[in-house]
Amino acid sequence: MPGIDAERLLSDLDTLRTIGAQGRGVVRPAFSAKDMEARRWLAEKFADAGLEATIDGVGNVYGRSRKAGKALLVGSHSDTQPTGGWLDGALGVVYALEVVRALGEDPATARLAVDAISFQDEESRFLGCLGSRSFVGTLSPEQEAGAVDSEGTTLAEALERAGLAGRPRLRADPSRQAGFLEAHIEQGPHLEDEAKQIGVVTTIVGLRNLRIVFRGQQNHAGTTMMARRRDAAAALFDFAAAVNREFPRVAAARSVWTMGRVRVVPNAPSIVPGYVELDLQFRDADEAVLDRLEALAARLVVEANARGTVAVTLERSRAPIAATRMNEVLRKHLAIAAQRHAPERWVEMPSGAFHDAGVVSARLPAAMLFIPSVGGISHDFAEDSRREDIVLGCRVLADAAASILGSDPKLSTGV
Ligand code: HGY
Ligand code: MN
Ligand code: MN
Repeated sequence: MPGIDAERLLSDLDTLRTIGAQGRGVVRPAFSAKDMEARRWLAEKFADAGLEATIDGVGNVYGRSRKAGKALLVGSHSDTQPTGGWLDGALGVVYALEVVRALGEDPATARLAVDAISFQDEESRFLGCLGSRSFVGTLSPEQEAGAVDSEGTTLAEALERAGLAGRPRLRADPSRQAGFLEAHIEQGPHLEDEAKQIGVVTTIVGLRNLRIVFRGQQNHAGTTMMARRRDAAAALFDFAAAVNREFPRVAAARSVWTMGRVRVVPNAPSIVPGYVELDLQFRDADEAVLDRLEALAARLVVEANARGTVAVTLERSRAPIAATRMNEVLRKHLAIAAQRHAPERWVEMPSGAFHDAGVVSARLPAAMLFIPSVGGISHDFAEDSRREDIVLGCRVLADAAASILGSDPKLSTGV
């Protein structure tokens, strides 16, 4: 069984954390200077570990094993949310580096081929899972051409500024890559609540992003009588209240919805707003539930328009991410390794966050492993995990990688 080097693992995670560090958190939005600095650092570490390291045309960092035979791809993403935690994505990327080194240093597994990867823009600066979509060939030219960030920067401009424009782009190679393993922090409370140290993921939720736009009439807040107003913000608040009242009627037990971005124009206390944008995001492990929620949102827009004073429109603001089941064979290897290293302290569970593994599973068998998040907090500077859980998770991943590659060179992974 390959032995990871806990010191080295934690030291590399602590080093990566310093790139873009802000207080306890990290700010490394996709294609930013700090993101690219971290990617160059990773490419060097992949090369030091004996991999052929490249950064591709959308910023994916790939370390290709020089070993012969079927390879297992291991990794995650190293870009972060605007107020990112230090482990979201970074954990799985540094685990991949440590798994490559641990298997390479153990004579019993030194022949096994492990590729490492850090995908780009999992966090949706431009497009959720941009890098893994490009990797599996589902990033359409229309999606790419229409990709703009919240400041109005286009993806093309970001690629140009990062020096990536025109570079060749990585593609999954199912004839060589037998599967993909992604380790990630849970980003929720379930493992901690149930005193478990390892989660083996069954399904990754699907996600839809809608943008609802309210167009009224900007006017004076003192002289415009209430009966004469066409107040876009008032229409927004009515709509949001309707969502929170009606969504529970069609939602499933673990459905979630978030209205996390609102743009009020001109956003001034003495002006009746004339224009408002609302981003409504919802998630569930069942596409049929997502369809029901999307149909309900459309009905609420029709009802909002029927009230007549403000024009309300609805559109999909981002490409949807489909719900995906993880590969049973790879999951089994993770479960056996979890039972070996954390007997009775592991559990099978769905993922409420979306992940690159969900996208990659369209081309390669994919599976995920979780470690607990302290207080269930993520996408916040306070995000953290216990050092012992970080080390344990890497031990389980290395063990599962060795058993996957060692068990069946053809890797009939049942897909
Ligand atoms: O939002 C998510 O689920 C992921 O962490 N980007
Ligand atoms: Mn993530
Ligand atoms: Mn995230």
